[in-house]
Amino acid sequence: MSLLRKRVEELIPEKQEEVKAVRAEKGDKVLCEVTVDQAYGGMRGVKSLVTETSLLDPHEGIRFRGLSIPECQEQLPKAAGGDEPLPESLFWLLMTGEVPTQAEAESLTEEWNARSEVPEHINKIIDSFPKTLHPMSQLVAAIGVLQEGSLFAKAYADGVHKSKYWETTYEDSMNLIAKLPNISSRIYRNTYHNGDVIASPGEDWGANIAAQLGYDSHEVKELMRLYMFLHSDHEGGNASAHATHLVGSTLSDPYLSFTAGVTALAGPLHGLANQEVLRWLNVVIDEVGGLPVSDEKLTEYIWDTLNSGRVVPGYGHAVLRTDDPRYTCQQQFALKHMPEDPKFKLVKQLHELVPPILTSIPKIKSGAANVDAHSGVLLTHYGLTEDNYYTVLFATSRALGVLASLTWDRALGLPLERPKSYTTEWIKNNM
Ligand code: FCX
Repeated sequence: MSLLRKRVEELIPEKQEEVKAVRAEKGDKVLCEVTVDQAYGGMRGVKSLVTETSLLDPHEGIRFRGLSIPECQEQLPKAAGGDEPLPESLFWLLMTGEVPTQAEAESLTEEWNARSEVPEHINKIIDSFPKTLHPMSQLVAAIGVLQEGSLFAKAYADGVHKSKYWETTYEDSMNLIAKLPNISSRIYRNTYHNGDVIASPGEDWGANIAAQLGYDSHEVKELMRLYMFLHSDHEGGNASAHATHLVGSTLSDPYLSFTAGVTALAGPLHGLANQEVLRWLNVVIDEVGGLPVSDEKLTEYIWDTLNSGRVVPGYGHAVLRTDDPRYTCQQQFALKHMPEDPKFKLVKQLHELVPPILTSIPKIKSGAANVDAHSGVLLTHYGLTEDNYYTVLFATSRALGVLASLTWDRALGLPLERPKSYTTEWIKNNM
């Protein structure tokens, strides 16, 4: 049995007891009241989920199992010669709540490489997708086809006892995560490089993704490790995590549950914002006639966007009320590796100009930069300019968080999710 599975198996009875005790002691405490406005308003601020892997503070940002982004960067094992956490080490942390040793993190690298092969008939199906199909649609379809290998679906059909649901959920999650670099990079190489697919070099997960996209440099491998670490998890209420959890609560298998998360991520108010940011920057550059651009012209362009009834992509958040530390962390990477890049300078300039404009509009709760304001410019710097591919990378990373959570949902026996809804008629007559 793998090191991680053994550790998770040891932890499950302890956690089950802990949850039982918490529910016995605090089960009748009120987490929040829900107003009619919240019911119409996208449930913002409604506290009604339990997610173990991470917690988002509006001012401090995300903590993965209690560790902030800088703490993870300091404490989690890294690749030889690298400064960024291995995504493997983050996954171990998300699954167990413990910082892995170097050997434990590397055991995951080995395991994911061993599980990474995608059956040839599935590769052929992916190769048959039209190049005009959005890469996110290709990803959803590819994972949907991969579902034929679901061990959870088979075990359920064979009548497995509910206490063992977590075991095949874990195995499916590990298999899916292991195969994602092959799948995501195949979609990229098919769509933009005439199907010239690059075989996995068998390195760590982040390095494999970089290499299979076509980048061999140490710097891009580091960027990919950082990117995969940063986008992995953002507590349970965001649309991709919540969609995976919701669909998973029907006992849909991990492949199908994750496609729900991927389709949620494909919306422009969520993960697709990274594509939208790059497009927006490119339009700005075209319209103002190249870089550098004056603050006055940029301000005018921001207002034009707002006045035409569109959002400024990469800014604002449903929970965060200050700059997203995932933005800050990417900015630090840029300052280290590409301080003179003109598009990075434009991102910095926007970071000065956008927040005061957005916060001058009373209805907008936060004008701060979010994760998507930065990521595309880092990728573009190294030549990955195909912006409609960016969200596939976000989704590849998000698998780490939502599948770790799904495994724990099953281990803790969380039930079918089914909130109550009302009609406007009911509210008018009864409130
Ligand atoms: N530009 C223009 N208007 C904005 C805005 C922005 N960046 N951010 C919020 N608003 C508007 C909303 O559209 C809403 O308008 P409405 O009442 O007319 O519908 C109003 O301000 C109130 O929204 P608010 O409560 O502040 O924010 P929400 O929780 O409703 O929305 C998102 C949060 C992220 C959806 C919103 O800030 C937005 O659309 N941002 C731009 C898109 C983006 O960057 N998304 C990525 C977010 C995240 F990082 C991720 O999931 O990847």
